[in-house]
Amino acid sequence: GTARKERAPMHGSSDERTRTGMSPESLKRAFVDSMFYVQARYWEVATPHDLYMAAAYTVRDRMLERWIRTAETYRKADARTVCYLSAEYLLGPQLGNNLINLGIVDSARQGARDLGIDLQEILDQEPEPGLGNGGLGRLAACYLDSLATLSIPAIGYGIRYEHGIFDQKIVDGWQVEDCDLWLTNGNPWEIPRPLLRYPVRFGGHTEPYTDEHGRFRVRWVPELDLYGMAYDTPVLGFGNDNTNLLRLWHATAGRSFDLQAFHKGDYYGAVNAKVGAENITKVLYPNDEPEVGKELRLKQQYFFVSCSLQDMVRVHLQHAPNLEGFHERFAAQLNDTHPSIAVAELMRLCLDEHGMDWERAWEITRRTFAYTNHTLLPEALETWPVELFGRLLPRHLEIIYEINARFLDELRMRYPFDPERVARMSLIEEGPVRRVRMAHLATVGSFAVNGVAAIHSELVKSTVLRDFHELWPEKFHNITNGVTPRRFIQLSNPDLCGIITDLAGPGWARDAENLRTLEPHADDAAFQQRWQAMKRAAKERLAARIREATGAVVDPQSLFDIQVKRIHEYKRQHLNLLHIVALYHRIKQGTDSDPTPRTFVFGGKAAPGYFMAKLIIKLIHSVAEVINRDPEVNQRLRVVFVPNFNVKNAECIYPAADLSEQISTAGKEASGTGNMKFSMNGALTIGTLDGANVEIRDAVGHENFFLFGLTVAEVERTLAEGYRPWEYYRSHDELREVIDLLRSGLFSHGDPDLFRPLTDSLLQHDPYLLLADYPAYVEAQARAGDAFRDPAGWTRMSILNAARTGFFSSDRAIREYCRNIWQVEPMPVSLAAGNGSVP
Ligand code: CR6
Repeated sequence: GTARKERAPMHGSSDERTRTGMSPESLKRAFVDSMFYVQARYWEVATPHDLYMAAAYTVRDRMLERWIRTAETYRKADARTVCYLSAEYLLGPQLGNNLINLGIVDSARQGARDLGIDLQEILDQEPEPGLGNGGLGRLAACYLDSLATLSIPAIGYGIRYEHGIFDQKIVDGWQVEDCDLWLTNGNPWEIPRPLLRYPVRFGGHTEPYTDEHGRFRVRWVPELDLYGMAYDTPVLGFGNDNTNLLRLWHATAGRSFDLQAFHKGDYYGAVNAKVGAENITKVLYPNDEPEVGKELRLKQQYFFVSCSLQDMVRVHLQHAPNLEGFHERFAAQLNDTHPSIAVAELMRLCLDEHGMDWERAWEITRRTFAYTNHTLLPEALETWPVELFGRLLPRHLEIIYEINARFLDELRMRYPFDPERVARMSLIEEGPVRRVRMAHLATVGSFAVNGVAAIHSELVKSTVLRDFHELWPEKFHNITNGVTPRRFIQLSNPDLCGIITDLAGPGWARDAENLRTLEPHADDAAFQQRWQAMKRAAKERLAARIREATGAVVDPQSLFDIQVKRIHEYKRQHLNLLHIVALYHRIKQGTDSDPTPRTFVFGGKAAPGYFMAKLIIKLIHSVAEVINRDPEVNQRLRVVFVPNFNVKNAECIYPAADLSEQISTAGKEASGTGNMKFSMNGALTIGTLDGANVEIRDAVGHENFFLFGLTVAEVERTLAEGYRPWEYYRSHDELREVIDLLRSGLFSHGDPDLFRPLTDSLLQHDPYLLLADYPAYVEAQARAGDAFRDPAGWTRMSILNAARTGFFSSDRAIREYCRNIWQVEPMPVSLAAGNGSVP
């Protein structure tokens, strides 16, 4: 073999095209080379991990020409660029997805087979890049995929956490968190950019001075500085040649303060400071919704925002003499309030570093940012104590005060007799502890604000941001979330992919509306058979996975009733459990009227400090233990908990579902995105009128959706009238019996206290109205059970679900962002056009 080094410079030549060729033959050759020259291994000693690394580098090589050509095209065209600022990207495994987007799955499989390797085994080796908690992080990953696929110039900016979301182990039915080690064996997809570093400062104080034009200015004298170094990951489009950039920042100690400490002779002090700096990107905060005011978390947010904005400024100044026009080059999306400190940071850059006056800086800032709200839960709305904020970011606090002073003056002019409104809208919450309201900062500092599902966007306007909506109605939008059909159909459900491609042709994966071609076949017996075989195979795969992970045996013939998502009281996994216990109770009593055999599958992580969520996980295991070992019951019911729900496991779970549980209290789930993935894969939904469920039900047809529960208005009314869950318990016999069983010790080896915190919460407060919704839920479950006993009727509904959910493709969502918010146009990249221009 010739060294790769020797051959690499011949980029663009015909040799090169052979080398970067996509045929099984050239893939194979490159793979073998990569094993030798990158892994430094030979066949006999190569581990499965070596095989994976060699495959990953082989594929990455094939991405680079597109990537470089894309950068070149965007740069030459001076293209308007979307910058997605997100503290989380839940990418999931890259290899399979990149094979799909390069269009070389078959070649790769063939090449591997020739070498006597099973491609699937290689794919299984990849650790999960779990740099996110749940929906919000996965949404960011889907949006990167769609941005590239739609040829939109875009950069994803975020944090390269050394440890992503924890690994969930189950010990005696309890969740135990284990450190995620996704980087320990190396990450072949990222390209470190040691020279692309920016200083980030913290602490210290500010001081006024007069500049050379005699103007009043402020200087920040920080106490601590460190550096953010870029790690770049290419993001392939599907069915085009565009390859965008995901740039994640890693914190390292700044050389300057290293030296200071060294010069003082404080060797250990210097090393300690370095360790402290690197802590910033050590670990992802594992809380899904509620956020505690942790200093390190604010540091993370400012750290990645500052690096990203400095990077954007650098790019802008390659084309322009100053920051004028910055907002024309970039549209920056704030993915929730996590990056909203960007509003103050861009002001600081304009004012302090680029000498701009306030009015101009504010104009540019407001026209750069747009803000997506992802939650209405009051405990999840980010605020930071002014004291903490001022200690870490004194200059930013000053700027926020100034933004606020000017904003409040405007408000007083507009609402001279309404000081309460002015106080409500302030960026600062007054009280014993004064706090900065990040959602207000994001709203005031942005040109657009959007919610993530139709109902959620309406609630944003009528609740958390009501005053702002009254002030600026035109600023508010809805963009219903979407998910990528590449990962969540093509990659995870190859049989479904085959069915669709046979009917609709290969174009459907770029135009999910083409899924409608399935619709006329919904009643066709032969087609139904193929559909059932597809479902059956997916259920068998999941059954095998469950057996491997938990030892439990489940029957693929049974109704797979699945709830996978973060564990949260508002998502109501325990409502699902109440129903399961009711079924158990009926079987034991001999009063059962629903003979449909069911397998209940749960999965999801609980925030490590969220006691009730962890108790719910324990309860799932406890109920499972009692049901699964009871021969009188376990022919009809099985309950399993799939540990460590993540993207990798999810890909195996969604295709196998018959019934998708989307049962949050109305008004609490902003959108949900798992609901879309299930439905696209032919699961029927049992759900409330919450989040995107509302639109899914409208899309698939009301008759193909099991609706139950209070509406948002009914929830509000019930609570306003003084909700007394105890009365539901008293008046509903089965509900009472079920809750009494939980309190009896039956599920806790005789300990009646174990689940007390849960049952007490339900009986005393029940803030998420499980008891109020219980009768309707159980009734809807009975309808679902009945429907499942009619295979033709069920299959028809399943097909119609998949056929009618094209709207929920993230491509549609990104098109809406482009048109309605970002005002950005596609910029297709052609590999042929730039050929040979790389020296
Ligand atoms: N937890 C919402 O709760 C939504 C996603 C993405 C969430 C969920 O309903 O689908 O965002 N919110 O928009 C936050 O993370 C704050 C989530 O994932």
